Amino acid sequence: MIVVHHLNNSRSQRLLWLLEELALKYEIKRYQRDPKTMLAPAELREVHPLGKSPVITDGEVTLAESGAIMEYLLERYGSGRLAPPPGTAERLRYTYWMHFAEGTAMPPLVMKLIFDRMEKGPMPFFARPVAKALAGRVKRGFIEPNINRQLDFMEAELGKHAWFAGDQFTAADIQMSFPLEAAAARGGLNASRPKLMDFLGRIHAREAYRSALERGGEFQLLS
Ligand SMILES: N[C@@H](CCC(=O)N[C@@H](CS)C(=O)NCC(=O)O)C(=O)O
Repeated sequence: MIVVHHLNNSRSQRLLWLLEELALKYEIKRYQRDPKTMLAPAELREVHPLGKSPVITDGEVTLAESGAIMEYLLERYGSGRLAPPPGTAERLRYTYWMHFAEGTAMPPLVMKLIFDRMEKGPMPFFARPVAKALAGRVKRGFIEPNINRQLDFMEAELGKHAWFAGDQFTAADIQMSFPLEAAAARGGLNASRPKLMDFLGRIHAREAYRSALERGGEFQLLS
């Protein structure tokens, strides 16, 4: 039986969604973030040494890293669903976006979260102006220009096809959902980029997306 080690408000929501799209049977083992630090509880390290979510167990297999888990599930249980055939232009775009989501899109969004917190977090009053000035410089000089360039690129790509890999919905759209949800929560994604907003609207309307939310519970990205 596939067990998803599911941390609230996290990337593991994507896996529940994939499993719902594939109509596979699975169990959820729940973990709660520490309300102050927002970190995962130490028990998750008993499943995988890094203690991050998602992790799945499936018989003898324990696997972390959302892209790797998606590939494993599709290869083992997908029967060709949600992935374009190998050797096609769609497959190459699918592979690209599968990697882009965690390899390129997420790093500046995670940095934005950290530097926003650095500005607002508790500290001695005399340190705040320094922290604010430093965080502001990094955000304006590096983080925000990168996020904006990436959002422009994604917006343009969705002007070419309905979905990231082409005209069909694939697992690459599931993988890309998290950076786009994060960008809407904290990266400045709004109605000025209508294709991306429309993408979010279309994924939210999918039955499997909604079933995953019902099973997974609360899902509100950190902002
Ligand atoms: N690239 C990894 C990232 C995993 C990751 O950072 N997960 C976050 C949740 S979205 C986590 O476990 N955070 C809690 C912590 O770091 O303690 C993936 O896609 O699986």
